Amino acid sequence: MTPATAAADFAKRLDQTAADTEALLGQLLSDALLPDEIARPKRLMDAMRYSSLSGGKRLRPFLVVESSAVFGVPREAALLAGAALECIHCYSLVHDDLPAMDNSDLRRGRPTLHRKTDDATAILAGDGLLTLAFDIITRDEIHRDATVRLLLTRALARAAGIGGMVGGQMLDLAGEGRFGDREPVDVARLQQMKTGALLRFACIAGAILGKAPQAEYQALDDYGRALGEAFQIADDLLDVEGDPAALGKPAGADAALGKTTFVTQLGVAGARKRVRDLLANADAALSIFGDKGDVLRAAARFVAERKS
Ligand code: GRG
Repeated sequence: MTPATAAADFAKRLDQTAADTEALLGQLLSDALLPDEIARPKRLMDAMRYSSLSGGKRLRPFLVVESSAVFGVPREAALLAGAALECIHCYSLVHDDLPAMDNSDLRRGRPTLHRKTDDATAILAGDGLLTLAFDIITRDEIHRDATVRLLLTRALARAAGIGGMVGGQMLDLAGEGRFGDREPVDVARLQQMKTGALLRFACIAGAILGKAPQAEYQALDDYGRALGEAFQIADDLLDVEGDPAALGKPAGADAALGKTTFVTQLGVAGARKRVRDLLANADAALSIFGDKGDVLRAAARFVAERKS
């Protein structure tokens, strides 16, 4: 495949997965009760739908679907696992936007959920999305082997929790000086937890669902780590030089908070060079898959060069 064909194929596949994920989330967040549920309060459901439907690149579900495709995992199962992961991603954005965290007014070009509603509703909508993710990821349709479902669920919990995203957020706030003096920040480790862990999970999810041999699991793990860091550096670069219209939120938030980022540590040129090195690492990791790794190779490029 030429690079241009791979890029076009990538764009089509990303759009298709975004549409499929949107439709699936719409079903999962319908008003219909699941067994053992007593009621789905309208205000809660409206808030969960507001923050999870109509927007977002759906990059994490895409990576779950494409890492799964490498092993021939049924698309429907991968989409369901991707929807669970997207629920966690959307919850993190809702909570991150709250006054007690980043206090943001805009997200994906619209008022943030707590601005649209109120803080309590936004907290509960985030809690609802986090909990729903674990309802979804344990469903029988994910995999007929309960051990595979358990491994996937545990991996998701570790990516989202103390040693992953939540822990990374805590380190981030401490580095901003929220709890007293600014604590020293190891940017690479912080971001590996805060942003990288969910992206890495998306990449190893296919290997878990496909019961991949260790070498192939490790290849996706290495690829996921490189992609996660490239994603965050791109995010830091966008905060310095991005277009607010494309971003759907103002740029310059990191500088306003005096945050230590890859750009403050490496400078713009150094950050760009690091992204190039990470893309080379991602390509090298995928070499074990031959042509079957083409879409994931294109995904790493997309992540590094994105404008939003
Ligand atoms: C509050 C528990 C808790 C965690 C928050 C990941 C995180 C931790 C907060 C997200 C805040 C943020 C803007 C981080 C920068 C990287 C990032 C996750 C950007 C948004 O992800 P995209 O670009 O968003 O995939 P879309 O809108 O496309 O889904």
